[in-house]
Amino acid sequence: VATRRNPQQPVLERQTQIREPRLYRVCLLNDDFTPMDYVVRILEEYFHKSHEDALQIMMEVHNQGKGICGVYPFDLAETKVTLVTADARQHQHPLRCTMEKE
Ligand code: TYC
Repeated sequence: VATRRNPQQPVLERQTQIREPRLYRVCLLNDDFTPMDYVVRILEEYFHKSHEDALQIMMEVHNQGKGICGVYPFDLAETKVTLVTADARQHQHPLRCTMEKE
């Protein structure tokens, strides 16, 4: 993790160094059952993708097995995984949404 230290600041005050928040990739995984148009809708609704970007990401997941929906701080990434998974289960789709450290 990158840390920044003001060179003027004495090393003893290191507790007050600024630390960038750790980022997490939110990913979708492919499966054989979730409809393509549903995945596109998820990407538009939860990840604010344009229709064209959503289509492209969906096809990448379909062809490569996995695709990145976005990169967020932990709490936001976790919330998106939870909301997308709940939406998919509500519609009885097996879609899997995961997060991984950048
Ligand atoms: N493979 C699915 C199909 O052919 C489409 C799909 C795309 C499913 C992306 C999941 O994350 C996914 N209907």
